[in-house]
Amino acid sequence: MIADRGERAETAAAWRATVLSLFPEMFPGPLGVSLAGKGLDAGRWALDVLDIRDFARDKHRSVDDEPFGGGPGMVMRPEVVDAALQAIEGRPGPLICLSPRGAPLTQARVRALAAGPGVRLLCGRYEGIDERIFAVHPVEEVSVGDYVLSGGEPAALVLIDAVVRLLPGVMGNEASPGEESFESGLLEYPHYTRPAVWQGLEVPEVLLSGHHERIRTWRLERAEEETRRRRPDLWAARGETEKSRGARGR
Ligand code: 9WO
Repeated sequence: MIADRGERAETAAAWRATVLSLFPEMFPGPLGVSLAGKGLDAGRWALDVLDIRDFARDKHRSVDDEPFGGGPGMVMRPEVVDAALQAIEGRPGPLICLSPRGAPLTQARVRALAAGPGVRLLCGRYEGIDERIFAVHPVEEVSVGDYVLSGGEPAALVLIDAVVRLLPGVMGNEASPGEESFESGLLEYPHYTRPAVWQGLEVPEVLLSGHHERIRTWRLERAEEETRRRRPDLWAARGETEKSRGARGR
């Protein structure tokens, strides 16, 4: 048996994001700094970015064409995207296209992705990708919010960031981050640091008390209050989860 000091076993491959993009220089971008960047350098996760243009066949390396039916902008050509998808067929993880018409990304999905071997992300540009790609390839569409971007890349960065911070060793402490927004179905409780009085505003007395049980209760109550007030939709969904848990006897 190999000595285990709580580090990733050398035989297990690191969690891997494989990205298809027409703008590969957008990666790792913000994921190259701070704790995610250190984790990347340390090999706790891996990032492969492939330039979709490298899969263009014609001499002009064209990746787009005019939309049938007319209208503004250009559409990504199916043969080019197909060749790029074939090139990443053996790679780890589900194949996801970032799109406003996809299923909303949730912390539950992020957790599931972090528990798997990786993810393959297809980033669209222009007006979108020829629809027939989705008939030929089992691509799941995922949205990071109800707005339109100029391409899927910023959404891909969001998804990878959310996953990578859950990987063992990436955020510094080996234990999972837990106890924060969404892990419990609640928004975060308010945070305070020194000084204890700032611009005449005092830090809630309970936080200075050293009374850990009272602090825990205060934080839970404040988190519940903030969730009810700011995100009644989340609060209602959490209520449903609690009910079904209770019905199944937990
Ligand atoms: C844009 C669009 C708008 C309305 C309904 C469906 C749609 N699909 C797309 C789309 O796939 N667009 C491609 C990627 C090409 C144009 C820019 N793209 C994009 C992705 N814009 N916004 C996103 C996105 C991805 C994930 N979460 C939020 C927005």
